[in-house]
Amino acid sequence: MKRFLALVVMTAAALVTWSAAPASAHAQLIGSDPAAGSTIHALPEAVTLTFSDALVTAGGGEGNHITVIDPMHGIISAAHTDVSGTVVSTVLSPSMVMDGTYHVSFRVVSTDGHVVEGTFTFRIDASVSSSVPEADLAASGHATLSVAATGPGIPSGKGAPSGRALGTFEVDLSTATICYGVVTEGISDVTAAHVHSTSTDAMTISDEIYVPVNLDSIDNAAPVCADLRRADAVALVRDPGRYALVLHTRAFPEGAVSGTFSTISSSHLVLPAAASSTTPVSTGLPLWLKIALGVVVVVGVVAAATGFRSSRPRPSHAAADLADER
Ligand SMILES: [Cu+2]
Repeated sequence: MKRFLALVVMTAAALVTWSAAPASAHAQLIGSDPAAGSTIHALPEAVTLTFSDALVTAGGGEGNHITVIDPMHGIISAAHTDVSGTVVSTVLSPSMVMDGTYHVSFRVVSTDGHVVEGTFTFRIDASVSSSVPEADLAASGHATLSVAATGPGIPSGKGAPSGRALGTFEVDLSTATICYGVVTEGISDVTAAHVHSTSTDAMTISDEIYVPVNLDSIDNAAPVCADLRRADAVALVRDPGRYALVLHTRAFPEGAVSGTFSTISSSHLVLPAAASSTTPVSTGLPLWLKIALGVVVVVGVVAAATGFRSSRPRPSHAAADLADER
């Protein structure tokens, strides 16, 4: 409630700022990514604001703040902002990506000493460009994916030189949940972690967050569990090499380590073939036959070594919140 009130106050303050802005020659917000008022299908890596004049960078630009609030009123922006000339940005670290309205509020200081404040919103609507193929509803079983992320794994090559992170992700396709843990070495101050989709052609990390990674899962004995969109869970298991784990740190905000996933084991996996857009979704086959025709792989040996299977905690409260919302 307090947060909501704060939001109302910030919004009111922003309206004043916006209407007063044209009269002033001081720095003004001239652009943002995501754009104010836009609807996009996936949460970006970061929110970036561009102003008409340079911003102070003294003290590491500590006078500049961007706060991003998700539809459930949780703050998902990093405490730290990066300032470069007229551009200020903050990395997002949501505990999950949800549809709805995101509020951005900012307070920056221009080099002439003036404080500029404002807010705007953007919307996430995953249905804008993706929907669950009917065939994916028949997916079931478990798959355990592993990922070895390294500094040289960052596509720009500017990751932490000796940093490493090893992640184990178990996907349950029947319930569309994921349980995971990440162990790091040679990196510190992790500010955000995400699973990104990668382009198989250039292996660049797109700026879309595919699955946010809860920071509680990093260097913690107990894995973290969360709900996934079913289509996302199926895609991850079907084609793990197209997804990368990226850890961002204070020293390496663009990404300290990155690596793509691979499957180490699976059990009772029923994975319908990827539906092509030209194939009719319904083939007229009975469901049991569709399932029988799916790829069935039973291994489950290596998974025992990970110890994941035996120590699955109840989902984090964030995941429970999402469940409530459904
Ligand atoms: Cu990321």
